[in-house]
Amino acid sequence: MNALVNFKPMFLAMLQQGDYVGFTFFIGSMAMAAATVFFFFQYSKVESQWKDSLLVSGLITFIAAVHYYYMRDFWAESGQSPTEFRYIDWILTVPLMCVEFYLITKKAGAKIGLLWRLIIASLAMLLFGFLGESTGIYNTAETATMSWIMGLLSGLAYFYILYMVMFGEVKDLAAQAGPKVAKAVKILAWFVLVGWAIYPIGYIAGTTGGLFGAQILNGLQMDIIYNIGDAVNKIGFGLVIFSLAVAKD
Ligand SMILES: *C/C=C(C)/C=C/C=C(C)/C=C/C1=C(C)CCCC1(C)C
Repeated sequence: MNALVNFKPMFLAMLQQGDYVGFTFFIGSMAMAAATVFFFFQYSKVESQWKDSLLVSGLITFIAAVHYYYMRDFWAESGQSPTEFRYIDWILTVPLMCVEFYLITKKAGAKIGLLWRLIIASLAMLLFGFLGESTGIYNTAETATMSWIMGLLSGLAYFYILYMVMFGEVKDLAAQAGPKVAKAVKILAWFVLVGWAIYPIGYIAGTTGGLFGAQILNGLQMDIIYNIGDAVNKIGFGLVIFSLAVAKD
């Protein structure tokens, strides 16, 4: 009897009561999985010109769902921030978001070179961010300078992507592709401006001396922000693509 009471299901991470960070990991993993099912099911229903875009939307949430599944367990078992898992997820999903910009503007003449520039910028952004976060995560005054330099380099790559989608080539191509695509790219550019901004803000707030000399967020609060942000950014991004695919001319 006692054995039954103490039974801990194998392969099942235990969420402790009142663990709000844990809640967001569990919700995140479920939301990403549900969104994946949705995008894949819609695939057969949209016109062929949007199929690749919808497939990529589903791949983004699928990759995130798998990572969230791991991160959820990692968190529940260790109570630690799964920073490495996050960056592994981002290094796959963020370039795929750049692929989305290319796919929906391809008809208007987007070149493969544009795709590569966006992908390289996104990889640089994440690589510098990872270097900064892995040196700054056990925050001390000494590592803070390194965090700042890496954060700055990462930020430059971020601004390049933002510039391209909001004012640059991607925006121009979208305008040529017609009002539907122009509208979608405009919304997606706002995702990059506002939705993506939470990551550098979290990074700054988590660095010693970050915001006005104070480290105002700890790792746990950053996890909550990232978990909510990821859901909005990945599922929301996919839904914009989905709306574009089903929009009437
Ligand atoms: C689904 C995941 C997404 C959309 C992740 C996006 C991540 C970023 C835009 C991260 C940006 C960063 C900076 C601009 C500077 C500081 C370091 C990072 C990596 C947090």
